[in-house]
Amino acid sequence: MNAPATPNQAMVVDTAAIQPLPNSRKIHVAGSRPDIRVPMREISQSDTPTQFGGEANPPITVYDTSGPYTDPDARIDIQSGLAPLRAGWIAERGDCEQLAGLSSEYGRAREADPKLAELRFNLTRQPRRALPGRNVSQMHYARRGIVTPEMEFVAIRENLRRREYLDALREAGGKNSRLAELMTRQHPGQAYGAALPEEITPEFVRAEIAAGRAILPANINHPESEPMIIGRNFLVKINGNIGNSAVTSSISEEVDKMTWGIRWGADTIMDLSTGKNIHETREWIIRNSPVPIGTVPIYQALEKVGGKAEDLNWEIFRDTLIEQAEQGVDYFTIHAGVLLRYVPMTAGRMTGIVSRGGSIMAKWCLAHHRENFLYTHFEDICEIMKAYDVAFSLGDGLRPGSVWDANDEAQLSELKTLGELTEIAWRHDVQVMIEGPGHVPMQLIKENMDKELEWCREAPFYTLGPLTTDIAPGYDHITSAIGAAQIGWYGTAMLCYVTQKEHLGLPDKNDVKEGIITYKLAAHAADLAKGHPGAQIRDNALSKARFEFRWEDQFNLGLDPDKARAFHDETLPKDSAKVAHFCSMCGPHFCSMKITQDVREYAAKQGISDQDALTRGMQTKSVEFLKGGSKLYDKV
Ligand code: IRN
Ligand code: FE2
Repeated sequence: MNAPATPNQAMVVDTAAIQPLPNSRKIHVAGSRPDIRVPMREISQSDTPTQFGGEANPPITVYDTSGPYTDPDARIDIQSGLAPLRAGWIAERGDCEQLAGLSSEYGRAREADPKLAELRFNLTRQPRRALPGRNVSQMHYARRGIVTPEMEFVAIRENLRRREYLDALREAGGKNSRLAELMTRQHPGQAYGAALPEEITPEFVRAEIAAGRAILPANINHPESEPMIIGRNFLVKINGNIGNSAVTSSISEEVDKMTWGIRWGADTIMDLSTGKNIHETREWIIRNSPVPIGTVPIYQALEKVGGKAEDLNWEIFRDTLIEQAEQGVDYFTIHAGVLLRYVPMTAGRMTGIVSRGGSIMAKWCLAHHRENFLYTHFEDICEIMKAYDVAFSLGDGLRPGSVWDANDEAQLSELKTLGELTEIAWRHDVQVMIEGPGHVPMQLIKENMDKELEWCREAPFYTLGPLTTDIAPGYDHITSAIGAAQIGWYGTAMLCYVTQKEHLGLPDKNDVKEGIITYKLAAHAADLAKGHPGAQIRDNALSKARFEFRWEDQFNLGLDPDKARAFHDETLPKDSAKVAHFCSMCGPHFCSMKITQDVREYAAKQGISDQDALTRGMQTKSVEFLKGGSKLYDKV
């Protein structure tokens, strides 16, 4: 689709993306000052009596990335962007200045281009930059012992009102304390050296950022963002990639994909646009995004030189960095570890260099037979990063593109270099995360995490999957979620989603949703396995709803209530089925959960133990089973 004729008509937010999820309401948890209001989603449950004798099921609080879009009280107007939630916090620090206009050459030229007038963002806003000699990074504050409002915000956000939930359970349970005990039970995890505290405090957040173990991506030019944190002692996060290419997609479609992606749980969004109107697309996305936005600036730099990698140079790249930093991009993928001497190491690979940014830089290095200018200018880049608080996402330009190439010399050499660059960035108090693979068979995954922690001094790892096999085009959200769950468990802080269109085409909105949900479940499985305090609360609530045949609650507590309900209703669409003690999978006579409940009731009536009842019940059921035609269904 071409650019909309009048943005006012075409740029309306997709209405599906602004519907609150079923039985959910947006709540705001207050911090130490009135302007710290941390959004969360509260899922309420039915008050159907429970197996424990009449107690209510208190609401469950879950992490909410959807911003004001799912808040019926918020005014959404994508023509003017979201409210600048952090503007006051940024200004009160007194270490930055408002510029009169854009300072990148390219930005100025764009601003003056009459052809783009109708696409230009209506909101006139001047970019901010650190005052000369100042550093506005969250890491800089953290290292000076300052707990910023952003840090307090994420501390509240990560705790998910666990204590309040426990209190509500105790109250609901009344004299029966078994409910609270049961619902907050959790398996001990194996955290592989991570140190997950029982309760996240603002001071803990500060210390993790100061140590470089976590980043809080928050460009001062993206005041609309709701602070979040990426680090292995916090909830595992997921990133969703969007972006047009030269062949397909428009600005409004990309804004729609962003709002759609965060509705389902994307913690950050990367705009990987390479097509036309790249600056404007990004502007619309950032002004309307409550989550941090990442980009790969070399893509736009390449567009500026007509797609010829050899024509790139430091000046064009530098100008692109400033242009995007002034727009408010929160983190930059920078492929500074693709060194000239590593390029020949890819010659014997099955799939060569598969990173877009990596191949651009490799081509430049070979064409000039010179060292990568991102590497030679790394300290200059740090100077830009700290003037706006853009975080590094050090790119894995030499990641493997097939399971055969995993953990090879090229990949690991680059990782070591990323470790050296991390230390340089940290000398400038610039926040860093490290990008990781790619395609890795399961037995080689842990080595990636271990080496990253050692060589990159525990900087957060951010991996693309990894895909654990190459044989399933069309299903690479799954081949990669298998690897993502594992590497997340070992300590990866953020998982970059892979959609089912990977290797095949540009994802559409449905692919975005499937990808996000798939990664959300991988991230949560990792939180559970790590023993993240409270990770199991939602599982317990859902398990209990399932066991008690509270169908609506089972749907609503899930990651994708719509799909769960639709699947259920395919065979049992009637409202009465929502209270039925069976589903169509096993039918009324073979539901194991129903049988267990019968056993319990039977036990209570007879005054015998569950175990005795089970034995007797089984005998009765075996008779029923034989009568019913002894047909078994595959069931887990
Ligand atoms: C994440 C980890 N490793 C790579 N990624 C993401 O892959 C990166 O953040 C970006 O969103 C995408 C494409 O990067 P390349 O192909 O330019 O390296
Ligand atoms: Fe791939």
